[in-house]
Amino acid sequence: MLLDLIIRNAKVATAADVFHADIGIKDGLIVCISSTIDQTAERQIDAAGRVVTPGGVDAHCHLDQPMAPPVKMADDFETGTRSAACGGTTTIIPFAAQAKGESLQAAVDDYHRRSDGKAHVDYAFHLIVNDPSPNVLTNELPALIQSGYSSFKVYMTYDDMKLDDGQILDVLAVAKQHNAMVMIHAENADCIEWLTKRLESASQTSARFHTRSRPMLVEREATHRAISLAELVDQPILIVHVSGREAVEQIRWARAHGLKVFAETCPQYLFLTAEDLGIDDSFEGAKCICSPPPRDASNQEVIWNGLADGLFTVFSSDHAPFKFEGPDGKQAFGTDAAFRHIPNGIPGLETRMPLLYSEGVLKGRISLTKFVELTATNPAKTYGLHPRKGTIAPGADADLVIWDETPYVIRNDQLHHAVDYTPYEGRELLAWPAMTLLRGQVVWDGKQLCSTPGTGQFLKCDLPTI
Ligand code: DUC
Ligand code: ZN
Ligand code: ZN
Repeated sequence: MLLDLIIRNAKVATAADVFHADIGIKDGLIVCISSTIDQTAERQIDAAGRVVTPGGVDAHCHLDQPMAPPVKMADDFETGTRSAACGGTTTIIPFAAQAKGESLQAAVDDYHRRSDGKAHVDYAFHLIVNDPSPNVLTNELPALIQSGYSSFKVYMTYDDMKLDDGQILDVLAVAKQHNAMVMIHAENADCIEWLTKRLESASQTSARFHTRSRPMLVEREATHRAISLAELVDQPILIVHVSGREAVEQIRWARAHGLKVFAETCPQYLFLTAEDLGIDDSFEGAKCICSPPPRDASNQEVIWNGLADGLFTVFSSDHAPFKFEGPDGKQAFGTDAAFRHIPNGIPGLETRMPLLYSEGVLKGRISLTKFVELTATNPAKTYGLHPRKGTIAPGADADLVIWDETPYVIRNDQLHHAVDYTPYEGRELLAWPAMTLLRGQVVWDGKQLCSTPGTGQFLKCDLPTI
């Protein structure tokens, strides 16, 4: 058999081990892995001296999600996925968000329209259940789970999205019946509203006060409540974007009690602190407004420890792209807008993998196998895409990253999203992808994007296998 491509002399890293091998690729799939492949191929790439990991699976990002006007997300499926490819991510799982009163199927149809023919990397959808009506619970969710949408997110905060405890129990019960995965945004909405009003009445409304409206206590309480609701139904959950010690303690407690509680964290909780939202009343801090907010250096350590010791299941970007300048982003309500009106979210699709590889693996905080587990294998297992995605094995899609371990400085003008800033501007890294391959095709060659819109395909998710 004439192979399409052989990657020679790679230092191959999976979630299980690290070994030297050649990787043979045919028709977009890995067909053989061997210390030496005695075959020829149409093309060969010499990866001598380089680590090769599975392409990243970013299981939490928001692209082209409809927002209340005038706010608009900066990235659509074209710009968001091209930035993913250039940062080593080959599969993304953004959200198809149901609006209140809308059917879930309508939300899914809408997202297919938004993504069709645009993506540079493969993609699946989580569902955001904002309106668990009897029809959604009885008919739509079960049907969608069967047809490839096996995970859904529910919110405990945000006025237009939050569900009450009874509604969350209803969603968990449907998930249990059909073996789906439920992701929970755990922050106590009433506490946030009460604190926000108090801050507003004291005229403490600049960007930095966002962190004071969402202290760790509100995340801790909601995390514990989410765990309790899941225990009541006996249904696994995944707590998304865990920011620090207090939520981590609740998840450790749940695990110690034998509960299947998975957890996700994101780069902003390792590399940003509350100070990045400002130490004075400048609007600049709006760039780093996200929820839950970044904490402090000691909490960053807690997150690093949780990544190293298995507390965290997945490492995602929570890419939620809003421009800093202009009428539809962070400044949509002016540069003196109160923090409650500033869109929540930061960009991170492109920088997620390099940040963790450089600061985690190359600085000795996590092993290479743990990096692969967190960024590719576990997200693929959690959301029913494994073993097609998230691993380097015969039969898997040939989604690969070849790493260049030379210094790299993050500059927004070198990134490929449509956002006009990165919170990591000027940060010095020790590595960046030298090459990203999607199903055997080079989509990033270390200098430029090599794919076209539509290269990425929609993926149906099976049930979780974690
Ligand atoms: N928080 C979310 O829950 N979603 C998007 C962005 C953010 O900051
Ligand atoms: Zn969230
Ligand atoms: Zn999110």
